[in-house]
Parts: sequence; structure tokens; C-alpha cells
Amino acid sequence: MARQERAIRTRQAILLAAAEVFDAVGYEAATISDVLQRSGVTKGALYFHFTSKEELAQAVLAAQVSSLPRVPEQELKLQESLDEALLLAYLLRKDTGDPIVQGSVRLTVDQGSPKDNLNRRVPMQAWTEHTQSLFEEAKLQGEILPHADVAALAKLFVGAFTGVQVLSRIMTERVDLAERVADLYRHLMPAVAVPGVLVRLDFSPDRGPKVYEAAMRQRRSEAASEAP
Ligand code: XVR
Repeated sequence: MARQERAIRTRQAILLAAAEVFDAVGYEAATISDVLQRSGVTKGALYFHFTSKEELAQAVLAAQVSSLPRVPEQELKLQESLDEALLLAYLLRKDTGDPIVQGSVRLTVDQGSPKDNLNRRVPMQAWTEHTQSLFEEAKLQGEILPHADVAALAKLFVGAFTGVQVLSRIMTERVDLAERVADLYRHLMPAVAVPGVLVRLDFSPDRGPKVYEAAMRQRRSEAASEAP
């Protein structure tokens, strides 16, 4: 294996272990030696990639949005947005989920202490920009009501998703998150989508696993066509 590829894999293994530790115990209680133990890499390798717990946490926060696999393109950009939300809900599920997404979201929403120096704005900024650009495309395609302010909507959706996620985690350990997210879109979309688009949106909460499977198939076939 090329040295560079090995380094990328090692970094990824460290990131995954760190996310699992942060998800399990939170930022404050996590230690580098927990991450060492869980990742199985050497101390030297870990410190080559990350020099502090803070740097590890910041890298996990930065990976939050990029860990979401790309959802299959839909004719309606608003359906794509809903699919992303259902996919994220699926990846946050305890059993089926993605540890990087879970650990990263815990770091984002845990209030922490001002002394911890973590910049929690990084993933939120990325989500807001991503959501806004999807809504901008939807607007260009005529899916969105003409008076709607897409920048304000993006912040509303990111904030609302975060809110239902926190509620669902507290009340049901996220078992009902897909349902809460579907409800959120069902109730907000009438204020966003033009009527002809609204009736075509599929709000069913069980799209999550299907979107996930389709996204993974797409990722595999892209990887295969990139291989020499
Ligand atoms: O932006 C998002 C979507 O477009 C749906 C609205 C999701 C934003 C998720 C923010 C993240 C941080 C804390 O979730 C949390 O609970 C995909």
C-alpha cells in the first residue's frame, strides 16, 4: 500500500475512534489514551496526525457534513433536501448509524465550557450553507414560493432539525427521529413549496434506509468507475 494511502487510513481510524469516545463520554471526560486504546494505533502515529484532544475534536466536528453520503439526485430539489434530512436521521440511529456523525453531533450540541475552545460553529455553518444552496437551486427550478427568503429558511431548517434531534434523543434515544423529521418537513414545507410541488413530495419516514442504500450503491459504482 502506498505510504500516503496508509496515512489516510490511519488518520481515518483515529478519527473514528475519537468520534466513538466523544459520543460515549462527551468532550470533557474523553482522553487521548481512550482514543489510543480504541483505535489500536501507536502513540507516535496518533501524535503525528493530531497533537491534542482539542485538535481531534475539531477534526471530528469538521467531518460532520462530509460524512453524509451524497443522496441520489431527485427531480425536485426539495425532495433531495428531505432525503438528506431522513438520511441524517438514519445515520444518527444508535444501531444502524455512523459513529462519526453521532460523535460529531454530540460535540456540536453539548454546551461544553467556554474554556474548551471548541469551535462548534464549523459544522453548523457548513450545514447552513449546504442547505441554503440546495434551496437556491429549488428556487431557480420554481419549487419555492416567490416571497420565501432562502437564507432565513436554511437557518430555520438547520435549527429545527437540531431541535427535534435533541428532543428525540432525550425522549426515545432517537428511535422516533425519522418520524419527527418527517413531521417537521410535512409542517414546514407548506410555507416553502409551491402547491404543485408540495403534493409531489414523499414525506414517509421510512425513506431513510432506502435513501441510505441508494446512496451507498451510488458511492460504490462511482468508486468502481474511478478505479484504474
Ligand atoms: O442541514 C441539515 C439538513 O439540511 C436538514 C435540515 C441538517 C442539520 C443538522 C445539524 C446537526 C447538528 C446538530 O444536527 C444536530 O442535531 C440535512
